[in-house]
Amino acid sequence: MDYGVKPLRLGGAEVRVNLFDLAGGDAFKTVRMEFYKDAQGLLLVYDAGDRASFEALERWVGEAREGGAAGGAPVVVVGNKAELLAAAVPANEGRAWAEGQGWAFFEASAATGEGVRAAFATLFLQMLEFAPGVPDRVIAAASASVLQEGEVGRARGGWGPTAGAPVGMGGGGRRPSLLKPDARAY
Ligand SMILES: Nc1nc2c(ncn2[C@@H]2O[C@H](COP(=O)(O)OP(=O)(O)OP(=O)(O)O)[C@@H](O)[C@H]2O)c(=O)[nH]1
Ligand SMILES: [Mg+2]
Repeated sequence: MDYGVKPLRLGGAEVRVNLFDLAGGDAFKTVRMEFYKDAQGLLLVYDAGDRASFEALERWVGEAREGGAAGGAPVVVVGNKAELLAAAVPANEGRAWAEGQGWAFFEASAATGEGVRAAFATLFLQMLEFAPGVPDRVIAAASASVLQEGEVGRARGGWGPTAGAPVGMGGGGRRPSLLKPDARAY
């Protein structure tokens, strides 16, 4: 498992994001199970060149639930290796699955950097909304600054009652949750 801290300014607030990159092997399940409960956001990454990794996402979501991941914790889905020309999983398929759950989707490439900032910016904004005690003005300012950079444009849509609204402006508590994928009905 890899761990890192990313200090950043979001909407004028100083934020420290603790990143835990969980190892996927079966042998590490007991280690992974220690981390879901306190997660304030989840980034689900599959390899666009490997269909099995896409099909495994349901299993990862199940494991996170089993591990006690918070119902309202935001989830962002990433189709990695977007620079591959012959994708085994077309981006539209990844997007459809993610949006079907009510989660934002990004194509990204760790090799070229494409899409990486946008995926993290979207997740961080949603985490700011989810975290307790963050003033609305901080969330609004963070949304505005990220939107200004054009980083969350592709995250629009698929947000149920807030579909089409800029991410971060949908109001708390209405985001589809991890535990209750149907929470969009709220
Ligand atoms: N072409 C390409 N290769 C990538 C990209 N991202 C990661 N890789 C390669 O894919 C392989 C697997 O990457 P990892 O980061 O080890 O994958 P992982 O899912 O974190 O694996 P575990 O931590 O063992 O669960 C490595 O050889 C990476 O260099 C990408 O965007 N494009
Ligand atoms: Mg890894």
